[in-house]
Amino acid sequence: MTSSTTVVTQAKPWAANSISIGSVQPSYRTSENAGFTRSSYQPVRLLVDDYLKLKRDGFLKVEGLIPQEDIRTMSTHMNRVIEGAETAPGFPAINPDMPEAERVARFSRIHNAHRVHALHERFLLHPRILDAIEQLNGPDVLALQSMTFFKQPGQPGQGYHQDSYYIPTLPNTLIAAWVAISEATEENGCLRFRVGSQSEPLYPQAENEFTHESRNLAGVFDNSTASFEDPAANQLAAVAERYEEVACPANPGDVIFFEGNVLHRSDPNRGTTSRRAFAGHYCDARSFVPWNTGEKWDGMDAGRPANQYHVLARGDSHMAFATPSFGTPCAALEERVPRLAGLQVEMPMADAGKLGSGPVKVVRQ
Ligand SMILES: O=C(O)CCC(=O)C(=O)O
Repeated sequence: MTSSTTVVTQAKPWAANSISIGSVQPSYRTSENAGFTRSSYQPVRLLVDDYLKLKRDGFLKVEGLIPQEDIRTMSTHMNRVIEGAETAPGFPAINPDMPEAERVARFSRIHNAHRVHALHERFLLHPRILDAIEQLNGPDVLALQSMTFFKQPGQPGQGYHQDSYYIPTLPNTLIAAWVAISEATEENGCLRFRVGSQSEPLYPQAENEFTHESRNLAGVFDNSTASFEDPAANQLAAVAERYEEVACPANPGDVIFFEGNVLHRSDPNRGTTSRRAFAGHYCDARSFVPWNTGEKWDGMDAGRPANQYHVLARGDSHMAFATPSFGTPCAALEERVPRLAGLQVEMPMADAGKLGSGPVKVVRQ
């Protein structure tokens, strides 16, 4: 497909009733999540086969990763938000006397509630998700975005897209963790992936200058129809056709990890109950992140990154990072030992006459 592809514009139904907390910059800081420690959870140990599955297919479902108690807490919280019993800055105003249908219709998804609500921060920095991300994507983890999906009966799905289109990281190290809060089925609009499509280049927005990894490849087109549900209008549908599509149903507590370039989509909810999910997006904390919730940030026009708005979840970074607003234990709050401290790397090249013949020796002094 080339840039001459006919581009049909359509409304963005998946964005209806989508709430973004982007412009809310709460100044408060609490430590109410301080007890939510790593040691309260069983550590996660994935297998090499899990890693290979993610690299080969572009996605990996890990069953039962999140304890049911945590899932119930999030589900109850979501009920209370719809009832108007609980709120946070940026959430829609709900009068508990409103007819139920009107209240329910106000919620399809909330972006970045972790910046304004302690429970969402806890989920974004959940130790069992972070254990897995470290093993799948490297030890230095920056937590970038949270999304809370209500997906009520009748609400739309989201057409083919690549998440790195929306959240650029340089180099591109984006990975998502999608947690099923309710059962996700084909009927109520579970995720669907094109197997192996994570190896596709990114098909960028014309105005996005941060996609130099692939922009100059012949065959990469400027993409203005990402997420359009109608395949006839979505430029990525022709790319998706090169790969087999699989539905990825999930039970509450299952987590689906997927890479930034994998083509995926979901159908509308054609069932009778809500399909609820919480999704976190992460990258290697050493990537340059020119993105802050889709909003402008200080230094953007001068070409400076937005890493300082995102919480260092695990490991370390030479880039700036934020600390959590609600004190959820994570690397940003820990003392970090520089990983190279005391290491001396002896290269075989230094050993005249034996170029390349010996192993690299690493000794701690
Ligand atoms: O949950 C959905 O229906 C769509 C989610 C999605 O595509 C994403 O998080 O990138």
